[in-house]
Amino acid sequence: KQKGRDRFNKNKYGMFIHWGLYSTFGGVYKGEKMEDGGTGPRVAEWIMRRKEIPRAEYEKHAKNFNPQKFNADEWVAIAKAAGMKYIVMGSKHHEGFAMFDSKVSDFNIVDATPFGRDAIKEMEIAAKKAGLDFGVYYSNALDWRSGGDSGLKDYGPAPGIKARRALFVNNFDPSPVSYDDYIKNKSLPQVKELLANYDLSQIWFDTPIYIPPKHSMEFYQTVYEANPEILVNARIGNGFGDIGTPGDNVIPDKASSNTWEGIATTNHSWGFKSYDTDWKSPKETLYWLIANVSKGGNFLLNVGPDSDGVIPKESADILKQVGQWLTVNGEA
Ligand code: FUL
Repeated sequence: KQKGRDRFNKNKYGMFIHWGLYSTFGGVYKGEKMEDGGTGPRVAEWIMRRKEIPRAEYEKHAKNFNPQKFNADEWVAIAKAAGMKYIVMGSKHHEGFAMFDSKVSDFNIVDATPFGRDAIKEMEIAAKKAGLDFGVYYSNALDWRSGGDSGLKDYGPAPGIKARRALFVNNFDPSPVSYDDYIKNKSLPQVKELLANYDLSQIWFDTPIYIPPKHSMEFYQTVYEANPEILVNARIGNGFGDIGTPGDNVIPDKASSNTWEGIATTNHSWGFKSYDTDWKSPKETLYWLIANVSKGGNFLLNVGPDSDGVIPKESADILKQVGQWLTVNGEA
């Protein structure tokens, strides 16, 4: 993996993109904000879990997803102007909705929306054209739509043990499949589709709540066999993975020569949250970048485009100002 690692380490600064069916909600369900109640995290891409939206109800929102303003070249231009060297874009989040043309599940952007375009393909092409590396985020372990209860019953804590993490899985309207079936029939096959149909530098797996070692191992092996230079992050679970993650919005105390990547949001949410305008200033953003990179890591900074396909202007402007600083200081 030396080539892949060298490339990753040289890239240093990347754009994380959280964009999915959840973006159509903007953090509001039936007039209620994330903070107005529910269980689980308050970040906007968690709306299905937090408001316990049944699967049949959630899927209706695919009909509202028609991001006519989406233009892959424009997003890539923002990343370039920001001084970023790679992009990691969400291809399926915990909601189970694929942002690419998937034959494995028709709950995807091409088959289930009026939009009908493969956003991952368009971004892959645009990134390549601009000389940026392109990778995808894929929630392999958690899937609220087709992942049963994401392993709670089969691999979760013994009965009677309090499981805080049950708040992370779909235990309100789980699909009637076992976790093993989900891995075998959706999660692994979709990862294989991504590997076969897109030229990827990295796969960003998430969130290894109950995934057992045998499945983490299967994912690792699948990626390795397709192309050993594709790096995977540690959230593949159970100690596998090439890239460490200090945690969401965490800067580690100490420098490390391991391969790792700090991740942070531009406001307080990964997915688009219509009412969160508390953006990190350019100075603050620069601090995060320098703090991570000076400690030997990469920095992957998130943007949350809205359901029209627009990266909020405020965050784009801030990113560009940081990019200007990098150019003036000879770092871009
Ligand atoms: C977390 C996820 O649960 C969040 O929604 C987000 O994707 C973040 C980067 O990783 O674990």
